[in-house]
Amino acid sequence: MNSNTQNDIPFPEPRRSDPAVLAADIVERLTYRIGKDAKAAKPHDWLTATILVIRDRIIDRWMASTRKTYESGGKRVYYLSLEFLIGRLMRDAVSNLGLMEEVRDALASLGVDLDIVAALEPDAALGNGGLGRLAACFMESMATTDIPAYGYGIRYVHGLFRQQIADGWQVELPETWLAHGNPWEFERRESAYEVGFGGTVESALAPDGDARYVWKPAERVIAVAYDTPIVGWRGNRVNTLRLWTAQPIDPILLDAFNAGDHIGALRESNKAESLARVLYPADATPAGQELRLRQEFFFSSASLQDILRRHMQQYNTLENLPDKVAIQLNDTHPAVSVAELMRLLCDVHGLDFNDAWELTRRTISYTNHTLLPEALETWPVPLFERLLPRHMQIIYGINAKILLSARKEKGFNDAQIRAISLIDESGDRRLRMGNLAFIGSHSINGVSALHTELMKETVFADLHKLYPDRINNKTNGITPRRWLMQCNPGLTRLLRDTIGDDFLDNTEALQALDAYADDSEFQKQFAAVKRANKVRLAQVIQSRLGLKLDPSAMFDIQIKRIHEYKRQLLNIVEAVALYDQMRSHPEMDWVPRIKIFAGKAAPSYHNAKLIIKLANDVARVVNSDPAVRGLLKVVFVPNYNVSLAEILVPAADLSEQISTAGMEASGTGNMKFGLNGAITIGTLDGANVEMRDWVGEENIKIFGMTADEVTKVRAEGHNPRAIIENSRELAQALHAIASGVFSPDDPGRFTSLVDGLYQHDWFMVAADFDAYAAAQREVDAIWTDEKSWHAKAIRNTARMGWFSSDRTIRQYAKEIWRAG
Ligand code: B1N
Repeated sequence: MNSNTQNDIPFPEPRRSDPAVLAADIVERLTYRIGKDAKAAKPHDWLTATILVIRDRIIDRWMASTRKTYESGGKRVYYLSLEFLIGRLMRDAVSNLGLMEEVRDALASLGVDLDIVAALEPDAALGNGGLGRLAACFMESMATTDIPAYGYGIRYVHGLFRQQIADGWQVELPETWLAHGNPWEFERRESAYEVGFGGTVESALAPDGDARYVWKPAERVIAVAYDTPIVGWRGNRVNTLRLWTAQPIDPILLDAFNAGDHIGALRESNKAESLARVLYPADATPAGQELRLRQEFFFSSASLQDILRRHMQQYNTLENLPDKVAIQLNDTHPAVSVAELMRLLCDVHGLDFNDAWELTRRTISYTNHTLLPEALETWPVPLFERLLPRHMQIIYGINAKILLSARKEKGFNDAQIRAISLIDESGDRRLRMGNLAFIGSHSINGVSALHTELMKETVFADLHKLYPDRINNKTNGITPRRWLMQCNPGLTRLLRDTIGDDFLDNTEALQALDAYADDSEFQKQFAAVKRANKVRLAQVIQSRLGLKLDPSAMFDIQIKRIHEYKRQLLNIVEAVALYDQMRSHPEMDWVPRIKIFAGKAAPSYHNAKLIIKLANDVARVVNSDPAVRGLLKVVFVPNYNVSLAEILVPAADLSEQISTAGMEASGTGNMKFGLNGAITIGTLDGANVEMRDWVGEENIKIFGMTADEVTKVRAEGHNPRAIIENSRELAQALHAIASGVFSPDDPGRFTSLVDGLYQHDWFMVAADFDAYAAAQREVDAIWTDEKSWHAKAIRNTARMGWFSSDRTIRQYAKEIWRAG
């Protein structure tokens, strides 16, 4: 019974969710929140009204989740990430609440089609690629596994740019996901914090005789929170994604305004708002710009202030901080948090340096996502010192403490000291954010078994010697809700009919499917689902590109950021070689193949943009050559994003995961394809290694050099020219590309790309070519034996369950956070 006294205000009854009630609620929102008559409502209005109704269904559970954490005194997990690549939220929320059919019926009763309305929701593209998508999968899995967690990031006004292809070239356009407003979020004006930049540090003697430091920033902005609820599977828990936006302290400088300087009066305002204006579009390379460092500090500081406020409000002491708070740094982008937490503990809360250091290290942990040397963040010391003078002092203090103990207690020599120092002194002095994150953390994890081992041997070799029990592995995962249930309803239905519903709550229960791999009746049904997904993709491509695809051909898909180490070039060169072969040997039985590419290049990455142009130039020539008889098609689908991936992934027969071994930390696209029954062709890189262990080596096509071989060849030097001249197919393909067969309007367009292969072949495109081409012909042979193909594809779905992000999150919770 609800009592109803003033002191004990009852919680409202949860809203009913049968279609009639939902329909009435939708019309109510349309009328009173949007101000539209159902007769005049546009599809967008229906979308907003529907989201508002779903959001209301979430709020009760959201508040209950918050209350539960508060009452149980449970540990809270904070995931700090400069990127959250969420995509659309509506289908996710409705499906996790178990209301898909009810919402569909409610809208149908109003004459509205759920699928049409859902497709209007813009993607929240607040991330570049794998790192940002991982953060989004983790948010969903933390809610699913009932962990009290908050994501913290920036509410970029412009997410990742929209890609257009004009005459085969990438053109970047601004992305405006907020153009129609964002019905998911709640602005929290009361959760606002000051964040400073620049200025000076003053010191004073505290009553206890210790020195106290006070940072007097020259500039200050206000961070204001926007909250989005994240619903876990079956709606069990709802967590919060809190994104910060920046506002000026003084929106208008009145002195300047009154003096007639109307533009100058807005200077502060523009400067503050630039902080949350746009996501840096570089994936796996640091931006190196001052604005980026400002963004990193801005969101780190606001998040930490918020975390400490919540903690103090509940416990009124900082002594138990590591028992009640776990802070996970998603790569080094929030690494300045180590210094900021120290500053808040020492300068604001009055702790002494050593006590603060103990709390900081026991609270923070760090995930490394890349070993590429050019990708490791460093900041010029003068820039850092100018922007964050107090933090620079603290960092020197930490450095002194660590270096001294390494020399005294561990007997480190000069070279080792140089390697672990927070300051790189080899050229212009730079602050190493990786070392800062490492030293400030009790746990440093890699994202696949191979990557974690390489971390110990390369970037963090000396720090690993100093702290041998800190590095650990947490192999990435993907949420099976978005990447199986929502994106592949046909397969989900078939799986439920075949092995029951266990896998919906425990993805590893998919193993039961193994028993059906050779069953011809099941194979037929599995193949029919795949075909329907391919037909749907073909329709999308036809409507966007006017290109007709035959769904009975092999759909061979490589979708990811365009990067030389990911080797889209290897795939394109192989396509050119295959094209040559098909024309020279028309008498042979070629397997019909459609090579599909999609992905964005960083706007300043010249070679990546040239690779996009090459894919499009090759596509134009191959697709219009009657000699190929339609047996080979090359397609570049523009504007790759989460929503497009949801259509491409279920439609793949073959998944291309062909990075230079040792360079892809994990990969997560590889997992999405495998789970949806594609066969992988790939190198022994990142999580591919563990995928091979799980699916069995007969169900995945592995080729090429190993990471160790790549390291060795790079150290000893190889002769790519000799390799190319020894491979007739490769030499011919490269000659065709370099001589302008695909670019008659500008025959020299691709010479630089091909020259790179002859001269250094850093990414081993030439070195791995023959092995790759041979592996592709073996894939063709399997395709020809239909039963064998289906059996392998089914075994991929059956054995990929371990790669659920629920498993990953449980490992973080148990081994790093000690939470949940
Ligand atoms: O993180 C993913 C991995 O699966 C990928 O293998 C890895 O390449 C990716 C700077 C990055 N590493 N580093 C970045 C992104 C943005 C940026 O500004 C670096 N992304 C990855 C998830 O673990």
